[in-house]
Amino acid sequence: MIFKLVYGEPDVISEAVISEKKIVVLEPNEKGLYKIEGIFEDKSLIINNNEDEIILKRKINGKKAFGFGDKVGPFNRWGKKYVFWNTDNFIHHPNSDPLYKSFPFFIVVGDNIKYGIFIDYPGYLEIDLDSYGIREMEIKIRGKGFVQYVITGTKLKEILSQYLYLTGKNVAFPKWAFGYQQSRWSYFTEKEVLEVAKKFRTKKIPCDVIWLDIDYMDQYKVFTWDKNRFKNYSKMLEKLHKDGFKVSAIIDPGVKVEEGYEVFEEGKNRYFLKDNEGKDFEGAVWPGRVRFPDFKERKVRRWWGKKVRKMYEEGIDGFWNDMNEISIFATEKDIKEAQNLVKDLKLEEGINLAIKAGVIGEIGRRGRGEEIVHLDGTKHYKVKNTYGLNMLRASYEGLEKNKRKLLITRSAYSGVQRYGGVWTGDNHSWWEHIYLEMSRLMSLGLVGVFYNGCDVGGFGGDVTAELLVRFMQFGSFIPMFRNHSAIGTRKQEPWMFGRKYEKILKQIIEYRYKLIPYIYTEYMFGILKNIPLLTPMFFHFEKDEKTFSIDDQFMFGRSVIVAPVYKPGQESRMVYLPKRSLDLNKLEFLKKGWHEVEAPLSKIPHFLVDGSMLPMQEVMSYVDERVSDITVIVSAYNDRAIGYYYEDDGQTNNYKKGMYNLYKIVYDSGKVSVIKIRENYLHAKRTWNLKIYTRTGLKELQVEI
Ligand code: MIG
Repeated sequence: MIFKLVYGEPDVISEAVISEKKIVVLEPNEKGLYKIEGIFEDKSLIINNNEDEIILKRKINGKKAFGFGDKVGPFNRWGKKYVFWNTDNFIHHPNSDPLYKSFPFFIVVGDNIKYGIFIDYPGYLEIDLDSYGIREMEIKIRGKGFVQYVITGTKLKEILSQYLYLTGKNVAFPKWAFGYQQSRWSYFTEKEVLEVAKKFRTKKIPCDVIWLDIDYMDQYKVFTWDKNRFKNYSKMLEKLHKDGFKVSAIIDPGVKVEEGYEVFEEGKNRYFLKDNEGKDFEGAVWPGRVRFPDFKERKVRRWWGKKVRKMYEEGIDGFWNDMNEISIFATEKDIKEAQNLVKDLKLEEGINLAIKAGVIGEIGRRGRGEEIVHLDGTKHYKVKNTYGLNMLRASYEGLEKNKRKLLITRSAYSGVQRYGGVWTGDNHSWWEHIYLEMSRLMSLGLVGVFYNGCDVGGFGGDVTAELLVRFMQFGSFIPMFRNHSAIGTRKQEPWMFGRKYEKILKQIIEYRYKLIPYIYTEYMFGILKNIPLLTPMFFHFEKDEKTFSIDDQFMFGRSVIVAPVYKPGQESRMVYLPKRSLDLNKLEFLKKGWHEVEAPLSKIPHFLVDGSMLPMQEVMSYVDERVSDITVIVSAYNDRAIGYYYEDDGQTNNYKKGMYNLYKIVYDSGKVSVIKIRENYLHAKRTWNLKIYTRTGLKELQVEI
């Protein structure tokens, strides 16, 4: 059940919610307050029209809440205050908040109750989840009103599914988006790009996607190519495609102010955000002085979409939407302020010097809300959090409808899953960040963003050989497996650390490719049924209380439990299994409960839940290279198991018309049967080798499917 509760008088339109059918609209009492029996009771609502502020206090019980997307901090969100105000916050300390995205959706898990709360407000928002420990939740906005949806259900899957009913289903990514991806800020020339690509092929390390960061552009001008360093970019793209690579390029919203530059000329006084005087708003980003498209407007999205489409037609397969919080290094006003402040600086000012020194730069809280106005007159501070969503939407709308796309964005708001996926921004090559990214990616799944990833290996800082191995092991079990690192840091391509490590890293990537049939099946099954590919343990084992306190293990698909090593020098770790499972390193059964599991450098602990199957294929240079036979690891302690296999063209949206095959494979006491749930796609017959692990030993069977 979804309840809608309105507070104050909302004056901005939600871009998150796409369907309000089947929703129960509740009526407030005369004070504008609500009570939902057994869930919460509002205590007070202060509407301060002068200040454009609303504060709601309510009584709420609980100890556990999950969600909010890739915010940092504990996986269990209870007991902390969060700020939603999309910000380029590039060092992820335990307390870094706000960050790039806003997903004001969380699921409360109580003793006998579970429910979701979605506070739909795209401007400045604070949610305090009982940080004082007095059973009080506080919601604060800068604006005239907000909407709240309360989603009840008996199971987590049901709650998430309803949230996706409200905000839209996930768009499906192409199959190749599950291959390994190599990035770096930057590969500076076409020669360097081709060399990196060639290394993958000559070293026989699988790779599907090469990424181009800002330096492919001419002076960081969006939709241009540097004429010297990428002189023959068409040829480069052709060559890469021929060798089985896809290419993904970064695009930034800031359009350089430069006479004669097409994008600027077309956009000026027409498509850009305004300042308070009605002139195009200007700020400084990579290209220097820039203006920002108002993606909230359909005509602007259409204009931008055409440019994206052109690049796509030139051979760019994916788009990486960066800096769209909006990240602005400085404005004219900042410079003036800074100049005034430093004019008469004296050491006598002591502490004030330090405070003043922080004037320039977009480190968050200060804003860029007040000074910007949208083309329809909306103050930017009321809709700031949807800027990134709408930028991604522009690319989505500009590209061919029936083709799947690789579109990711750094800044986002609830509903972004309708257009693409996300990555978690600028993490670091720190051990702590393997641990942190686990909870960030699990939490992204819980807010309905199924295609997600982090910079594998770490973006900032110098990675070490051991850390890279452990990061890559973790990265090989997340939806988007992309290695990316920052300019000025140590390079971290798989061959950068000598032979021993290259061999281990190659094996990690190869194993990812073997898992593609399983990964793709689970991903597409999830797309159809609203189940995230990467989830917390509790998502599939919610009857087991213990799973709710586990934040350093997760599930990849419905059947594989992953327990990464995230401390240096660690060669074993504790793992909790909510059900008997097959240790996929040792091929031995472990029963339900806690285990200390060995994890030498080349191994990541991972397990196949008993009663399920893991379809695997041969290693390939890239995902679509060829059709391979399938080997299925069957975890059948009691001689019984069920598995699934999904296939389709991997490239179009024809699956929506039912053009796919979904097989259910049932193994029982020496016999296999294949149930065709759907067979509506050209199917290449292949041999399936079943390796069935039972309590009495290994059995092998072959079937043709
Ligand atoms: O201010 O394009 O998060 O992935 O490599 C930094 C350069 C801009 C931030 C992105 C990062 C990217 C980098 N960008």
